[in-house]
Amino acid sequence: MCIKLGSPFKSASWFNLEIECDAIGGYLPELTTVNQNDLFHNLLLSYHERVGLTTVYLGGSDLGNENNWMWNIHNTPIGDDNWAVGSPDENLNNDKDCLALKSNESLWFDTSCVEKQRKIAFICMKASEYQTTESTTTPTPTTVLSTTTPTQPPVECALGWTKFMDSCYKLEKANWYENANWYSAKTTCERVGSENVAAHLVSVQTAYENMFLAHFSAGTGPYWTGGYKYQAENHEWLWQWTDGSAWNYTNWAFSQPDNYYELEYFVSGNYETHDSKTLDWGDVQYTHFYNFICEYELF
Ligand SMILES: [Ca+2]
Ligand SMILES: [Ca+2]
Ligand SMILES: [Ca+2]
Ligand SMILES: [Ca+2]
Repeated sequence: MCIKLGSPFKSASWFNLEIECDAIGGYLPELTTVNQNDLFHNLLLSYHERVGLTTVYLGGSDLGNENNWMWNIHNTPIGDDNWAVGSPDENLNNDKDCLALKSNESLWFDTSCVEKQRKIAFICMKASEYQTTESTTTPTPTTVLSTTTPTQPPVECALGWTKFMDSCYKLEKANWYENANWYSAKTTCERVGSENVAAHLVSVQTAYENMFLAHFSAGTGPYWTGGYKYQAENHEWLWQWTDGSAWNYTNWAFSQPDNYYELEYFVSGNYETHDSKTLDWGDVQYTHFYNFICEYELF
């Protein structure tokens, strides 16, 4: 294990840090053994002495799977031993889905993944032989997106739906009895909404939403999104979402979209290539047999 220590961020969300670690080929620290835990705490003590009190984000979450805490990269369950008293929040659809600790304490607490918090340690891990490197550059936190504040208190997500920020999500497994191409996935999402709820194939507006979806669908393979391409009046091909929301965020995989054989009009998440992360998208033909994610907005 190799650890990167940088100067603390003035403010950052857990998602911000996940992006920062990813950008340097690492990940948020995962303490999967007692030994690692001890090593990490010794290191944290010296970091704390040098930079003062910080919040430290760890690479664990129950994002998308409430009360099922996992280490994200190792994909192993997080034990019960290290939680501070009162953590984690076990309410259904709570917003404390990411793991953190204070640099002067050894116990973990659950916190929001999207809210920016003050004074965040810049600590990432890399899989390789153990060494400590000191960074001399001052990182600037990536401002991904601001969180929106609902004007009214949000209603709860229906049973079986998972809440993230102001939307509810459901992962539907491809089903051999029904066609599971993009069109049937779209129709199914529109059908699963109730009379008050207009559900649709998921539209991905922000990096946060995309990261949530990656956690939510982890290990289940590619999924259909509501992204598709249509020809405008000037004959230009444009991408859009089935729910009509603005197309202003994308996360295409390397070399995508490539419109392979000129047959690829639909956007899949968790697009699989060996050199890309599972967060990435690809343009694909509508005929794929994929799981799909339905979404509806709370209001
Ligand atoms: Ca949650
Ligand atoms: Ca939670
Ligand atoms: Ca959305
Ligand atoms: Ca493609």
